Amino acid sequence: MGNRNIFLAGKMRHRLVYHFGLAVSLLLIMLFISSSAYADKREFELSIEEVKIHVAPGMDYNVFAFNGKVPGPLFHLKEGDDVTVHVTNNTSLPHTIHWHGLYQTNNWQNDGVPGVAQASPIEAGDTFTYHWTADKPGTMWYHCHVNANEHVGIRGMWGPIVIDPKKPIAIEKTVTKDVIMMMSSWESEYADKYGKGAKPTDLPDYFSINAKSFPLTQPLRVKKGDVVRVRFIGAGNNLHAMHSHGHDMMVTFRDGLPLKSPYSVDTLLIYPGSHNDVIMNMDNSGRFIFHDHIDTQSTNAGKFPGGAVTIIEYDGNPDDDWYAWKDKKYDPDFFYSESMKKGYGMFENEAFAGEPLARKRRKATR
Ligand SMILES: [Cu+2]
Repeated sequence: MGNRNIFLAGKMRHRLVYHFGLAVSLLLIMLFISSSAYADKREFELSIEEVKIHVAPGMDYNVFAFNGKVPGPLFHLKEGDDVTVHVTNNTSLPHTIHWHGLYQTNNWQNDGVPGVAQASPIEAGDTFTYHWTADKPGTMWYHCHVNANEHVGIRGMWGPIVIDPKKPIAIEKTVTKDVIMMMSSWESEYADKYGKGAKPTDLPDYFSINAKSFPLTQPLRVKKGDVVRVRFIGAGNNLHAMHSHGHDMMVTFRDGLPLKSPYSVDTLLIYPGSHNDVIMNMDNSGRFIFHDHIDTQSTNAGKFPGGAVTIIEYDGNPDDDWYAWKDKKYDPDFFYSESMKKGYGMFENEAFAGEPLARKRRKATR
């Protein structure tokens, strides 16, 4: 009897070990599949168009626009994605694209700088293909690298890239609303003069968020309890001191990199080239202005109010008769908040589209 029990116990142990081993192997296989399946191959077509956009009341501007829009389409990617972008230049001047923030490890020829990374820029009518890995997670962006002072500074050649990390940090997981603000400035004197402006002696007189000046910007609509992640990108040539009334901004990421010790401010300096993220806890219901505190930059050509200004609007507040934005037509995707909910790929907002100029320009130059 005793021997038989020992025999059975041994058999059960054997079975337990077998099942445990099987479970561990399955877990390892699942882990392997999920880690290798995180990244995807993605291929996109991007064109560069000559269009006229409406920046401020009475101020139209000729730009070189990615897919005819300023800002350009959002690339929402996953860390490790293998990305191919075919860029067709439908304008009359040469351009490139620099993928700002990416490391381009063993891939420097795709960095988009003519004479450094590629032999020549993409000439009018040509197509060039960029191929890279989404190797740095966070808020990134892309822009032209030919006559950047003009093309990036005052011709709208920029768009956002968001790369979701394989391993998000705790605070990222609390976010309920994603917001992208690309800050830039304009020189009205050169609005219709391609190839001119953006000299050190030229002064900007219009200032914008996502290429619109107040009152053409849109409200940042929230509900109490929202956790907003604002991704600020210094796309233009000017400093911007963004000041939020009624709320602090916790700076969590600088140029895509998480800070060891996040810090809170109510005024944040956005400088050219920077791509910094803040977290805002929406816990103070009401209407609060959120504006560039460089005072001349909250004007349109010196007329207050204007410029790089938006308004935080909580749900459920009265639409007072005297409210500056009473009955304003609302675009929920102005800060790419809707696009950011759509998963991965390339997303564009038709409200950013300009009016085509190509025909007029060809007539004028030929
Ligand atoms: Cu360019």
